[in-house]
Amino acid sequence: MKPTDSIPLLSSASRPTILIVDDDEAIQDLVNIYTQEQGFQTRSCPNAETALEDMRKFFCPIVITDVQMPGMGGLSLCRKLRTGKWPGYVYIIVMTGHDQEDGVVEALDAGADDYLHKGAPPAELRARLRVAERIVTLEQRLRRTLESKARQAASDALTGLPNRRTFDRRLNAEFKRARRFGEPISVLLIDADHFKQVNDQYGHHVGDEVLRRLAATLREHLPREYDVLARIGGEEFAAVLPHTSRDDAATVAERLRAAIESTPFATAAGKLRVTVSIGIGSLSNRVSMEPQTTLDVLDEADRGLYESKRLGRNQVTV
Ligand code: GH3
Ligand code: MG
Ligand code: MG
Ligand code: MG
Repeated sequence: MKPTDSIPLLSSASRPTILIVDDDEAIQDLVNIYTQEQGFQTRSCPNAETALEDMRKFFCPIVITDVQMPGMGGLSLCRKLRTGKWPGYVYIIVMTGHDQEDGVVEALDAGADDYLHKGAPPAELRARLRVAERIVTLEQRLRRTLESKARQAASDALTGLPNRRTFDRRLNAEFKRARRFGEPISVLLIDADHFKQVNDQYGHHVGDEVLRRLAATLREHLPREYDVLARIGGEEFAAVLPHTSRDDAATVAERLRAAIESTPFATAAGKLRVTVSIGIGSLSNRVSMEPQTTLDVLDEADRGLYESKRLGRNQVTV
């Protein structure tokens, strides 16, 4: 998890919260009044250092900052806000000094989105805040859409489990870690037995229902959060079990097998029972001169699965 993920978004549903940074209390108060009149929530900081600290605790998507402040200046704050990792875009309005025309170019180049002369009428501040809100809202909507698209692309629509692509990614990552730290890791391939018969006998809809129940029951019996359970094919599931030796994986696999066997799934066609066959691949105790790859471990699990099928199904091959 990225460190920024834990920063709460104050403004998730309502208006964006504005952070006002100015060492001059009178200006702080004025901007506060104008912005609150507009229905914005505000937070205030007397300098750039506390502003950055505050942003890490409460992310504000809109920042209005003074330029000249004791300690870090407003333009350095702009640069820091631009290069920092935040949960969303930070829209920065720089308030330029009283009569100075200069500073605007520098402010924009430092990362500001807009600028405001301190002597500008309140109506102008309000208009610029409407621009800020427009941009921030747009960015939030875009980000949510992208996040939901990414979630969709990573998971299987029928069961909600991670899909094959996510499984491969997670397996590779966990495998690398296991090798680096010399830890065991195991993989289970889980295939529903005679599943074609379920479809043939009760129809595809019921088959789908059974697959959903099967997925949920498997997940339920893999209580460790970092165990990955994915749907990698039609009626095929796979689990990555980090920190798990072959023996421990065999115990887990047997638990899953027994749970599926003993759980009747309620469907439109009544309560149905299915069974699964399981194969195990493990990095833990294979004696080989060749460095093992994820493919080797998957191959091994595949051979185990084939053996479970050959020996009559509803079993685990260790
Ligand atoms: P085995 O014990 O040898 O694995 O037999 P099986 O019938 O399970 O294996 P086979 O590979 O012959 O058939 C798999 C069946 O799974 C065929 C297909 O109709 C069904 N299936 C695959 N994906 C889905 C799905 O998304 N929904 C439904 N309802 N059925 C599916
Ligand atoms: Mg100042
Ligand atoms: Mg199959
Ligand atoms: Mg099958």
